[in-house]
Amino acid sequence: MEGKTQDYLSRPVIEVRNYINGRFVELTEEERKDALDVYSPATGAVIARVPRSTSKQVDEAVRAAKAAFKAWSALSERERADYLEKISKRIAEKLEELADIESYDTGKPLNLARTVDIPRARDNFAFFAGQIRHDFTEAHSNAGSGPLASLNYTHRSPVGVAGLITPWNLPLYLLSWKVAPAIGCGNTVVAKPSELTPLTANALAEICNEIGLPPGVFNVVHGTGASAGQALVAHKDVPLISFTGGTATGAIVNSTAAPLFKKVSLELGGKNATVIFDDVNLDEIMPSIVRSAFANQGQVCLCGSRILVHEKIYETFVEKFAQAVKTTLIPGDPRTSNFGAVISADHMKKVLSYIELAKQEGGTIVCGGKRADLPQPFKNGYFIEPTVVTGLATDSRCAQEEVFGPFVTVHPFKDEAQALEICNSTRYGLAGSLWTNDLKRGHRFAQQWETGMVWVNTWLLRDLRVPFGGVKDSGFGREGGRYAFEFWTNQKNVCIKL
Ligand code: TXE
Repeated sequence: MEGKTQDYLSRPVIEVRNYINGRFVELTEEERKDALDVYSPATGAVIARVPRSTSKQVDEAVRAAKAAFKAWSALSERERADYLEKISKRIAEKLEELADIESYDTGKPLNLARTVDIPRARDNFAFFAGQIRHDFTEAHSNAGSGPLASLNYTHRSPVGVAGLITPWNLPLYLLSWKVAPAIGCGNTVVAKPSELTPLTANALAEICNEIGLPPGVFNVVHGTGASAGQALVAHKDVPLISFTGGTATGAIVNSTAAPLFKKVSLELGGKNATVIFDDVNLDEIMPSIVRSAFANQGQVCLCGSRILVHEKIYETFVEKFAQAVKTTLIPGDPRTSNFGAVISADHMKKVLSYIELAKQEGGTIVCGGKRADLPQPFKNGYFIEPTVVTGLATDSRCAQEEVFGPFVTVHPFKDEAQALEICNSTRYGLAGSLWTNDLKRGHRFAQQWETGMVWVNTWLLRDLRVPFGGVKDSGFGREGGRYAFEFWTNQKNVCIKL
């Protein structure tokens, strides 16, 4: 334990480099001086420095990706799938190392990175390898010998250079979710990872190098969103943009991309509801409810941050929920605890400001409510106690705006109609979970819920074949399974008269 704690302080600062055309680009002295600091969320110390890339580096990467496109897109699906499989295997071999880096960079519990983030990155590559091998083309035949006798088939053409912009909450998980189908479908990629968490994107570049992915197929350019991100979105030779991040940023991305007629997929913020009816066994579902509210310190776009509980069981729920949160989620060293730090000092301030706002809006803090006071070396880390608030109106700012941290509001409802009205009352529509033993009700409710994804009696049970994405201000576009092909390729119908 002591050795592990030491580890945080004794690691050298990592100099992150862009990965362009199959090589890591050395920084000039000037670029080195100008590089951005990356902080450990757990200690507040600088752990890495990333290049502050501009349109110049973005352009270099796009040119490399464009040059690689012809040969890469000409490979068979099977050949590209083989590369994806090799990447997947290499991620599996390096699972512990990657989990360690991800936890170090994000402040998330090591165990979470080890059991969720990295295995999912491995699975994303393996899954899309299979999907592309087995399910790439569709055909519709009109049999017989009449005038309509024909065979139509869908030819999927890769679109070109794909610009991928990813956030800090699930860095490798989300990057791999985009890279795997993008290159599997024959596109080449320029990725701009979050400047707050650059390390596993670099590790993925190393893996691509190790397995012999042709140069230029996968490129990584680091830097701020306003500079490198914006340059990528605006680049004339990047016809495809897949973005995951905040809704305000998504609006900027879309306003840049729309006049250039790019294909865009936006996976944005959420204010997901968790709806609990009075026919459930609270003790049985409690661990899942706690997880759905606070996984990764509440920094998962799918987390349920508004919990709606039937009034008959409301008091009992609040008591049991607060007790479970207090006793099972203990902020501490991400290496050993199950509750880590939030991503940055700024984000910590944002979450704490919502706790203050909750008090002003008349809420009661049932548990948590402040920055967690940890001993060195975590004293300056960005830890916040998991916070549960009751007594707020469902139209209060705290119950309507995305906080994206360990902050949850709980509200009673009297019947199904009212629960649905509250669910649909926000500008967001990403996901939600519903807990009931009445599956007819679950089905009915799910139909009317304005959201992209509904879980009934579970949360974050993800089958990679299903469509993933939101409605309303949570964005548009669907990724996942065969739905991914609609985005990552242009479909062309070929009709052959028989
Ligand atoms: O995300 P940003 P931030 C939500 C969450 C959070 C808020 C802001 O509520 O508090 O968003 O977080 C790049 N052109 N989510 O500011 O800015 C940026 O460099 C192109 C929900 O950290 O959206 C990074 O790589 N790119 C979300 C990526 O966008 C730009 C996960 C995301 O950063 C850019 C994260 C620009 N003009 C935050 N500006 C989810 N849906 O999971 C920034 N970027």
